[in-house]
Amino acid sequence: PLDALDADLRAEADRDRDPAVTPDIGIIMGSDSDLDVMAGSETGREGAYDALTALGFAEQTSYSDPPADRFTFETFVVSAHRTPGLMYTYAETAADRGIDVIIAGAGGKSADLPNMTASIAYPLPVIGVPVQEKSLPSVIGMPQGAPIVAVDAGKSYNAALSAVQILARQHDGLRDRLEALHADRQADVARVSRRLHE
Ligand code: RP5
Repeated sequence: PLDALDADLRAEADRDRDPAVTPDIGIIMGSDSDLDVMAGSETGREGAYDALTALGFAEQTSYSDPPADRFTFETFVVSAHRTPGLMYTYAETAADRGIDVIIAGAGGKSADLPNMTASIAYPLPVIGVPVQEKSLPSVIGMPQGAPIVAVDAGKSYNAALSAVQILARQHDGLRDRLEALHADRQADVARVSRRLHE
């Protein structure tokens, strides 16, 4: 199955699909144990999926049968240690598959995936999410000339907002959605303050 996945990614990179039907954001993580932090969970933690859903993105699980929504994201579990070849292929093919930004999370044990992906996918921007606090220095600790952007530990929600901010430079509609979401957050703060002063 690993070879088949690898071949699918390479074949997809060789196709010339309309950017409107390819995923815009790629979310990858080192293990499915990272999914709660990366996606968000039913226990109330907000993650990247929550931000992307609030901004009107749909999850794309097939290249040949994409959702009707204009903006989409894909999710892969790719391990720098267990599947280094797949990590390489994912990062190397991402731009040709239509991905504009990668969000990469890792860190329960070792946090090489965001950094390695950033080096291989360069100049595609990679936003690193340290899944645990202890992984933060590793994720941001890149050498001169090998950039990565990173958010605080566990803040995949912010990683998704940053990814959409990058996309919004080319798509005015996304700027409007970001502004509307921000207005909602401001209204929440105002509501809390008002409650405290009633
Ligand atoms: C990291 O170590 C992964 O990103 C994940 O956080 C952890 C491995 O988790 P298990 O799959 O061993 O639970 O590389």
